[in-house]
Amino acid sequence: MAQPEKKLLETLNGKIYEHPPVWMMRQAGRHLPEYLELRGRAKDFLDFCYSPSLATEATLQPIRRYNMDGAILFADILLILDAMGRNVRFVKGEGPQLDPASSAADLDKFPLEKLLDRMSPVYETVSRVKSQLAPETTLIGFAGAPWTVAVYAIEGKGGTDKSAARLKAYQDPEDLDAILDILVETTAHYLKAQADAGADALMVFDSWAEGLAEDSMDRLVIKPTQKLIQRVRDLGVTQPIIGFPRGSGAMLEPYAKHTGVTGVGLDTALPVKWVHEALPKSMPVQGNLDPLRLISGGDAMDARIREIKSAFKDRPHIFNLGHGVTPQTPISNVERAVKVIREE
Ligand code: 1CP
Repeated sequence: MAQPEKKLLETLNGKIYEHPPVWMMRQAGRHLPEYLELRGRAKDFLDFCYSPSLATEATLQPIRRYNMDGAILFADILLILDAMGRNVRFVKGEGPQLDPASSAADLDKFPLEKLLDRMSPVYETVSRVKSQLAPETTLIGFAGAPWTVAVYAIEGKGGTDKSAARLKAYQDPEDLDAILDILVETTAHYLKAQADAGADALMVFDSWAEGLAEDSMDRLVIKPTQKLIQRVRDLGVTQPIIGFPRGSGAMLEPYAKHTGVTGVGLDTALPVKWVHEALPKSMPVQGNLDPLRLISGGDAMDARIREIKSAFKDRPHIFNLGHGVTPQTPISNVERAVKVIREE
C-alpha cells in the first residue's frame, strides 16, 4: 500500500493545498498540563532535553492532542553552547544563562566529534520520535542560526537588546567572524546528525535577527546562514530547510533569495501581501499568526486565520504562528484554530 502523504513535507517540496498543513512553534511546552507534569520528572531543563524518553514524549504530546501536521523535535537551540562548555543554565523565571564567551577561542575548546557526541541523546530522540509518528506527520529537526547562537554566547543570557554582540561586530569584526564560522561548522554537523537520525525537514531559528542595520543583516544573518546551508548540503543533506529570520523586515527578501533556504518562516510583523509580492512565487512560506490571537480567540482569531490563508493561497504555505505559543494559551483556542485552518 502507498504511504499517506506528508502534507507539510510536500508543501516544502512545492505543493499547494487548499487547506495548508499546520504546526505551531512551541506547540510543546508550558501551555500543556501534560508537559508540566512531564517536566517535573527531570532535574532541570537541560536534563529534560538530554533524556530521549522525556524529550520523545514532549515532542509527541501536541501531536496526540492536536493532530498537527508537523512534530518539532523537543530540544533547545542552546544545547550546542552547553556542548561547547558554556555551562548553560535555565533559571526559573529568568530565562537561560551561560558563561559568556569573550572570544572565539572560548568556543573552540573541544574537537567536533566530542561536541557532536555530547549531543547524541538528541539524535536518539529524533529516531525514537520518527519510529512512533504516523507516516503522514512530518518530523522537523532544528538548530539556532549562527548569529542568534552567537548573541547568547557573547551576552551570556537571553532577553537582552543584543548591544554587546552588535558592538562586538563593529569593534572586533575578525573575532566575531571567527565565532560565526565555528558555529556554522558545528551547526552543520549537528543538523546532519538530526537528518541522518530521521528528521524529514530542518529549521534554522534566527530569533535575534531583529533590529540590525542593513549591512549588519547581510554580514551577520544572511552570509552566515548561506554558509551554513551550503555546508549542510556539502555534507550530503537533502532535506528541505526552513529559515526563520525573526524581525528581518524588508531584509526578508534578500534572505529568501540568497541564503539557499527552501522556505521562510514569517514573524507576526510582516505584512502578508508584501511577503507574497516580494518572494519568488514558488517559495514556501510558514507563519505568521500573532500568538496573542490564540489567547484572545473568538471570531477575530478565525477571521485573521482566514486572511492569512487567503493571502498565501497561490503559493506553498504552512500555517504557523509568528512566534511561539505562550504559556497562557487556552487549549480550546489551539483546537479551534486547527479546525478553522482545516475548515473542519
Ligand atoms: O519548561 C520550560 O519552562 C522551558 C521553556 C522552554 C521550552 C519549552 C525553553 C527554554 N526551550 C523550550 C523548547 C524549545 N526551544 C523548542 C522545542 C519545543 C517546541 O517548539 O514545541 C524549540 C524549537 C526551541 C527553540 C528556541 N530556544 C529558540 C528559537 C525559537 C524562539 O522562541 O525564538 C530560542 C530563542 C530558544 C532559547 C530559549 N530556550 C528557552 C527559553 C525560555 C528561551 C528564550 C529565552 C530568551 O528570551 O532569550
